[in-house]
Amino acid sequence: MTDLKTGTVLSGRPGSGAHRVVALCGPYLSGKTSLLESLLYATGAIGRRGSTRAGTSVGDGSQEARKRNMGTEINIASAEYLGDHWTFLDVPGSIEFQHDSLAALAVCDAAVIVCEPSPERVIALSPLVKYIEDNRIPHIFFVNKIDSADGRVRDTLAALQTVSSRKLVLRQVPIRKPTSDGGEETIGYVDLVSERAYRYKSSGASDLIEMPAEILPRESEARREMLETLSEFDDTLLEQLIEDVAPEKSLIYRDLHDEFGADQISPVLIGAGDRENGVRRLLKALRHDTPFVDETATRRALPSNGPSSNSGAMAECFKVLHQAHAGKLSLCRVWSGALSEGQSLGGVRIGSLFRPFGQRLDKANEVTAGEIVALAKVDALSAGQSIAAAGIAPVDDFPPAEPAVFALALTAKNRNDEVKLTGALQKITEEDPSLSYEQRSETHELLIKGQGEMHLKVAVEKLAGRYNVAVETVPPRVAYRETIQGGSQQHARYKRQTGGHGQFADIKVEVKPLARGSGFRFVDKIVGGVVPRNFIPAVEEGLRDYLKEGPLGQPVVDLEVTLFDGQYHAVDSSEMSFKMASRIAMTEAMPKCRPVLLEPILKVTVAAPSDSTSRIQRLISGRRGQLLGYDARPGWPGWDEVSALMPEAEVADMIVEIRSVTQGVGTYRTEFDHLQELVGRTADRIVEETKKRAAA
Ligand SMILES: Nc1nc2c(ncn2[C@@H]2O[C@H](COP(=O)(O)OP(=O)(O)OP(=O)(O)O)[C@@H](O)[C@H]2O)c(=O)[nH]1
Ligand SMILES: [Mg+2]
Repeated sequence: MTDLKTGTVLSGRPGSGAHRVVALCGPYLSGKTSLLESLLYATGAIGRRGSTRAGTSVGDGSQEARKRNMGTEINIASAEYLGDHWTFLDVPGSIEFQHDSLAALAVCDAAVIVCEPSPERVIALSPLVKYIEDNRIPHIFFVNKIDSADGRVRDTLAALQTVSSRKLVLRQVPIRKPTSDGGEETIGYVDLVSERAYRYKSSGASDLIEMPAEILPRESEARREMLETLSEFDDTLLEQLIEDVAPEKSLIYRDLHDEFGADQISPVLIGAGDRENGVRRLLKALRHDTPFVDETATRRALPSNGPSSNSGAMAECFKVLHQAHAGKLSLCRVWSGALSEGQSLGGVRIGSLFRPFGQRLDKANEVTAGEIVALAKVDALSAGQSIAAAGIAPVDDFPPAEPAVFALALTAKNRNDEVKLTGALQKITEEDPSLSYEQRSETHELLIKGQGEMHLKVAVEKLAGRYNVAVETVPPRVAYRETIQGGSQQHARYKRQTGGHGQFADIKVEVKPLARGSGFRFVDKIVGGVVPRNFIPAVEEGLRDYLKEGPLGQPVVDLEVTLFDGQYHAVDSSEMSFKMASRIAMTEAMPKCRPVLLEPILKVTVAAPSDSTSRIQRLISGRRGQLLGYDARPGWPGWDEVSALMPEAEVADMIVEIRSVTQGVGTYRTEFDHLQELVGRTADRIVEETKKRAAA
């Protein structure tokens, strides 16, 4: 196909058998997996249309997804339609499983944003739309569940335009009919380019009907808006509109194609995915307008020479799966050339090739540019890397993992499972890089960190279900510290006489508080060798040992201990006895120095849509937070960033509340700021709990 504007020759054309990839994305429960099912059914890829509700859909076949009736992982399935190959990447809508969404978007030629027909729900789309726009991914909005819409499509369109910086082009208007209960229902649509009217059927393709007279005013208004938007990017069309010449359909289709491919406009289609309404219209729009693999590779500045290239193969891994039988699977998009079983590429042997279809893996001998393939047992290849003749290398623009916003402390129910647990954690975090684990030395806990409660719950289920490691989780402990508010001098003597030669050490120390953040300082003021030089390191070691757990049960910080006097015995003194004397000195001195608990305070920045800013501020104040201010979020029109200082203990489960006041889209990031004295009932409770734990 030749681009009429630029004259460049494009690789594919509809019906040429090329492989294209479409991501189905959108907010939680907007109907993506149901739409996938209808797309597969309408194209004949499956003979029966299942449903997510009944647990019979191709997508969401994993245990974790079925159990919850929600997507928890990417679903992949392919179909053929009018001579083209399509692979659909249906991603979970929940913000907690967002990473799969970004990974799928990285490798797709176009995205279909499946959304609810409700203006109030549109804000939930804004982070996704921003990501898609920032990466210049051509995208169609599919206003789904039109069967249950009670508002007007144009209101949803207006709301969508507030989160979209691309011009939206409505391509269909609904035909509505009054219902017996006084409401209205959508019974079909008018296609604004062909100006044909269709009536939806409960299953199958819609029927062509005569244009209802009452829709004409709305139809011509919407059509004019569509043409005006298209003419903003095409002078020929603009002139025709000014001169009142009716534009040729071919010109309109060409503009739609080019302006969509150049990510200047976003078409808006309507339908009901779970009953096939509007599904064929969507397929046709995709067929005509979705860029081909080489165009996408060009957009991403990846090397590709199209499906017919003889040059080397290049594939990008966007996701890893670990399977009981197949082992490690690297899900890749082939950007150029072909891959075949047993081939060697960049010094790496490629094992079996599979085409994923829901939970099924279909063995393939060879795959070509444009396809999605699972490469078995290429252990070195992980998400965000490419494999080519030059070997395995990172892909620069692959989406990084989101920082964690929620954590749990993890222990294997069976102590013998600890090694198995680490192995399983390695695998599930490779499958989902927005999940991570860490051994936290301050609290001696194994933490699993991710994007929210549900995210971690599913991770824990995977550990048990797929790796047979049962674990227990508790909220992570806060790394409290303690310090002193006053000083004291202390004389301590350690003396033992047991049989042969004894033990003797005598020291005098002065303990005093230091400024916050100073840590521990040891000062040696011994003169005249009253404590011999070779024993002084032992004194310091004894002090440091003691400071691991002070009178309040926490590591002690921000204090200075000066050794200023002492005595020794030529035979009985030893490093050991000076260490003991240090410990005795501290045990006696510390309670006299008014110990106080220190809690970590984090600098927190919450990002959320501006209309929730005041609620975010209240939420922070209600969690012992000290507001520092708020500002517009850079690069995010309509969003604010609220910054505050907050105790770590209060931040732990804050994401749950942030999401509930922001339709799920609010996020936060933190950095350690300082340690702050904590007194009163909360402090007493913490000391009490620490003692109980130590005794247990
Ligand atoms: N009325 C109506 N309901 C729909 C339509 N499409 C999906 N649903 C319902 O919406 C719910 C969610 O459908 P899914 O297809 O699982 O949604 P999803 O977007 O894949 O959900 P996640 O992957 O969890 O984000 C189910 O109860 C569907 O039956 C539709 O066109 N009309
Ligand atoms: Mg889904």
